[in-house]
Amino acid sequence: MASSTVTSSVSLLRLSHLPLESNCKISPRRSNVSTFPGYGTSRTARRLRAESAESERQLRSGNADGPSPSTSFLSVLCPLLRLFSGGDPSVDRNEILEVATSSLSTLVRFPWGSRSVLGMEKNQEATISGPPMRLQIFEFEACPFCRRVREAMTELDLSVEIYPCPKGSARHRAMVRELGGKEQFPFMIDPNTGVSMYESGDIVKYLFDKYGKGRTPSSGLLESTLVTGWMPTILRAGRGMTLWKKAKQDPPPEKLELFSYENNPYARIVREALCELELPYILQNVGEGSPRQRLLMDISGSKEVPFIVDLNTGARIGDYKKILSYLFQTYAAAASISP
Ligand SMILES: N[C@@H](CCC(=O)N[C@@H](CS)C(=O)NCC(=O)O)C(=O)O
Repeated sequence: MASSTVTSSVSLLRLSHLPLESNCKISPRRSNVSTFPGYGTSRTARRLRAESAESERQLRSGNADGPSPSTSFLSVLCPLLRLFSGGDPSVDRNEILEVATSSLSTLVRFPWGSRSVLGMEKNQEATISGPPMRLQIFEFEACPFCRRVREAMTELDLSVEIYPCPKGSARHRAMVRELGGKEQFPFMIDPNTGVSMYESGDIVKYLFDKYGKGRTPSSGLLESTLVTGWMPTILRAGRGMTLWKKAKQDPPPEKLELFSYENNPYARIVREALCELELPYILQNVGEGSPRQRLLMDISGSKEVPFIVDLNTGARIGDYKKILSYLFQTYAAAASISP
């Protein structure tokens, strides 16, 4: 494990301030994770009070807790997947199987979530730009609806805060209930506009509308998840779906930082582990053509993802197997995976 003390890459980012305006309804519900104990930031004073018209409509119509068809699909699939995945994510894995199933998942979702559509624009100076404050996403890795939101975030080159909500979640699911009114994923909070919202399709449209500089989402990001959306969930046998019972109860003081892009097979395996350990992290999306590649190069000496920075220990690690080993050794009660 590398152990040099590092400065958060956040401080290296020069974020340009986009003009932001919100036409969304504001409701009295507080809407920022910084209001939760252990999740305070410099933004603690900001109590954003918003939610989407959609979630409000669902709450009013009494559907807040009712399962959607996809939810019931997942609840049937879930025990099956758990059976296949063998339970313990911290044990040594069959590397060939891991990489093969994650690569197949990449293939079925190609080309979505692989490149930065903004960074690829011709004649555009490659500078990191984005909203002044990071968006906050509550999701879990195996959820196909969450996946398309993460794909959109890779394409839009957004750096966001991820709050993994695996089944059995000790902390983040309660936060979603409190902030949004129901347990449904993905759930997004945009502290820049005061908007919070459920429904993956709405979130993708919102992200492109606000941060897409005139671009519109490709149909692949909005089509029914039944087409290819469930394939990674099935191929990965439910990895990134359930809280690992030995995950440490409290989050570390500083969020980990992961350089990743959605459809990278190795980064997927790391995100699954972060989810199973319910570790909140800053997701630095570095799709092909992303100006953030330069930042990654500065920090790691290479453009390769995944790369993880942990300010709590000073660790900086770039190999997915070593990252897995590090995560389970540092953030689970006992582990047996070797680097
Ligand atoms: N129509 C919603 C469907 C979201 C959905 O069904 N999400 C599932 C996870 S795949 C969920 O929240 N299940 C409840 C749970 O996991 O407790 C969307 O597109 O966002």
